[in-house]
Amino acid sequence: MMITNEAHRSNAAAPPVDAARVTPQPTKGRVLVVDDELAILRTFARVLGSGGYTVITATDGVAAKALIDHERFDVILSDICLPGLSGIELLRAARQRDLDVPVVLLTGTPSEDGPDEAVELGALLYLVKPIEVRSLIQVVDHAAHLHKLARFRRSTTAPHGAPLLRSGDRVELEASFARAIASIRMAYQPIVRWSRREVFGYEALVRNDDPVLSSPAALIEAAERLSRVRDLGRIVRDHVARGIAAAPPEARIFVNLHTRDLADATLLLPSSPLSRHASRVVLELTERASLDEVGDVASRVTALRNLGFRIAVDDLGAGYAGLTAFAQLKPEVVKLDMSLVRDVQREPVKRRLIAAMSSLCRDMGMLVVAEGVETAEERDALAGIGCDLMQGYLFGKPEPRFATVRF
Ligand code: G
Ligand code: MN
Repeated sequence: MMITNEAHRSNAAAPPVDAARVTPQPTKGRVLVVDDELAILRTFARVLGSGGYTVITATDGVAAKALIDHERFDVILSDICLPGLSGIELLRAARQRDLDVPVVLLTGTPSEDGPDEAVELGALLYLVKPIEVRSLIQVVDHAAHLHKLARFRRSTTAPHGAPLLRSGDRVELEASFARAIASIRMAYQPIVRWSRREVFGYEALVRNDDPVLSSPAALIEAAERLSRVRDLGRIVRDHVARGIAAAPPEARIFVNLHTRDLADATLLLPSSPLSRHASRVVLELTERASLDEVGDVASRVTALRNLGFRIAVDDLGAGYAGLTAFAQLKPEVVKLDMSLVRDVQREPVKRRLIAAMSSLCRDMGMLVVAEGVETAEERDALAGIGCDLMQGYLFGKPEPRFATVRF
């Protein structure tokens, strides 16, 4: 049997099935079918219902979106050409809600770019009507199976900082990124001057609620893949600028920059929100990323200094770019990577390295911050070799507030 428009006409007198639950009993899964042709809806509902699925139907894109917003589906089948929202817009809406739900798009009028576009946007399949009954069941079985696998994979990977999505999943990644951006907030971790038992400043660290992009590294990688590094940087800087009012007045605020943020003209604008606080802001640039992709680093850094910002090299000693960043940026502050700090009291080589770097930096008028200090033994060993500024869980974890430190 073929499912065609003919069936529509013969069934035209039947009551509307918009958003109706056609098959109530427990089933193989919930399928949303969206089509403005009632007959197609009914036939799909009957075929999939007898194939073991619960079928929910909608006749236009707006009703379908309302369903997607409030309910969970195992598979979505949608016509592309719909009143209200198109099938493509519906696909986007579905991805905002659920990274994994398979969406099969159907069309009565195939276009040349249709399949490529649909799949690029994250559709599982693009089918041309009429569709064979048997292949309809096969497609939905296959989609439901893939959905289970995808959810399983996500549940096993998400808690560990999430390996990023496959490159084809651009729409999924965009949905995740949008969720992350919408939930961005900053956490502040104290940096202390140990000899005086006082807080020297706080490092602002980005946090978000998207389960896939919850780690800052995953969020930044997503921004890189989606060409949204600049947007992310601006959002973070605006958040920090708004948060600064609540910081103790003498505390410096350390803000991580992506190398590519250096190329963003708004960073250098005196009227940008963060620029107004420049005199107390230290911008951290990591050794991990190459400065080569940004032209004119020296003059940009000079412009930042003219605004009043200070510059830190982050993660020094992590084994990446060596001393290039150091030479190019002439930082006021150097942050030693926590791999150097870990167990420093037990490792004479680390102690000698840190002692040498600390005295070299002091000679050049730079401050040294040791990151990732977790134990009193590490703290005392660092203090013993002249490294007085420290940051790490021993003093405080990143928190939504500018927490005081109990010494
Ligand atoms: O690369 P950067 O130095 O910006 O990274 C700081 C990261 O290190 C933050 O995500 C922060 O949560 C984490 N961090 C801060 N202090 C400690 C610590 O004492 N131990 C460990 N393992 N991680 C820390
Ligand atoms: Mn940092």
